Amino acid sequence: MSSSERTFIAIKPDGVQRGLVSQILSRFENRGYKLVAIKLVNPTESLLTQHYAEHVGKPFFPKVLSHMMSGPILATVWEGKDVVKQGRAMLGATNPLNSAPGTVRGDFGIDTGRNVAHGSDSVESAEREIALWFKPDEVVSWTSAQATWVY
Ligand code: RTP
Ligand code: MG
Repeated sequence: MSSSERTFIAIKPDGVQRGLVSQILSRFENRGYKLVAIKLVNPTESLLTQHYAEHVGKPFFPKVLSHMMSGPILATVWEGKDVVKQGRAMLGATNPLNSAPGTVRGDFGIDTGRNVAHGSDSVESAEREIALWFKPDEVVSWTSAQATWVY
């Protein structure tokens, strides 16, 4: 398990517009994950079609597209041990009604179509998504001045 593993976490337009950005970022910081990229994006249809390529053609895809284009998205990359799997666990299930309290979707969401945040579902997806949303020089490697064992 690599401590340099990275995941792509995006706060969707509903999360941004409801003012949940700082609370969601805090959860990842508090857990001990390292923020290595962050920016606000108005995504194009082309970017979203590539991002959700596995869902193109599914009945819910047009709704996903219009929701994801309804306002800015906060795109972030987080680094740390097992961050892909842990990030998904911290977000909760796709349907917020199936998400446990304590998860982002379980605490802040009700509808699948307004489930607040996205998280990469595998290390391979994370690499693909990070390259899609960020230029290489927008992802910043850094070392904490604290001892490496302090989270
Ligand atoms: P995400 O990719 O956004 O992190 O969500 P996920 O992995 O939990 O779920 P995924 O299957 O990848 O679906 C992507 C997004 O599409 C919307 N969706 N709607 N049946 C439906 O109406 C339906 N299924 C999926 C959700 O917004 C979901 O997050
Ligand atoms: Mg997904």
